[in-house]
Amino acid sequence: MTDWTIDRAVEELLRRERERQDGGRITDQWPELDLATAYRVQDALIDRKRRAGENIVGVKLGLTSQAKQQRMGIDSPLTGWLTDAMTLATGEAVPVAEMIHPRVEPEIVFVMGRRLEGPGVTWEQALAAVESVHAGFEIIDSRYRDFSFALPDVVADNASSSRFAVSAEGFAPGGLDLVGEACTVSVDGELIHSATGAAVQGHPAQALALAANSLARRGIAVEAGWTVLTGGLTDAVFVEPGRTVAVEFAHLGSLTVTSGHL
Ligand code: 0L1
Ligand code: MG
Repeated sequence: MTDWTIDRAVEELLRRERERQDGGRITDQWPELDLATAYRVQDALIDRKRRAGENIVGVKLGLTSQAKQQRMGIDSPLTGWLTDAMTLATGEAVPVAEMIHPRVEPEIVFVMGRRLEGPGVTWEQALAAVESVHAGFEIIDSRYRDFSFALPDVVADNASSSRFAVSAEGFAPGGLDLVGEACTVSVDGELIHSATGAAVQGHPAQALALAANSLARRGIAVEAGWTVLTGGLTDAVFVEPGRTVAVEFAHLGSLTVTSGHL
């Protein structure tokens, strides 16, 4: 019989974030933590942040690329929440002093023009609800030691969310080849990763449809005006003081990631 509860898991994850201290997998001590309960932890954690003044501004997909799934040893995508406190202005340094072990990954970002409600949403319906497409990056920061977790652990931890940035310029989805959109990640000018939009569930709009259909199981829709991070195209790279990461898309634009002081 475990003495873990949803509230205790929320407290533990918020404490780790606040104190910048990673820790072991919750599932090591609470093996019965299943996916549905893990999403209840995630929702309760975001409720705590909302009561502290944060507002939901969108949703993120995680583990939508094979590169990430293979590294994490997890073969299923997941969703998490984005709040206004997670936004970084373009050019703003990543506040690494507030984080545990931040990593950055490139993202194709959608801003929703219309509400999208599952179940049964297709990628075509998903894309038709998108107002604009942007270049972006996400800073992930797991509250687990060495980013080591099982799927319920990382779901409870709001999909390792920390910060995100979105380019100011957006493009209408109609004129874009999102499957072929190429992206590179370089550190101090050295190419580290490259991929195309196909890495994101075959098509970033498939990821959006997946989010809408998955959220529908909890009675939630993707709302007009929300920002959607469709999932890292490549594996993530560590954000380190003194180093500059460039995220460059062929047509969507480029973003630079710099780090604040430790
Ligand atoms: O956005 C992401 O792909 C992160 C999902 C969680 C897995 C990780 O921490 O890399
Ligand atoms: Mg991501």
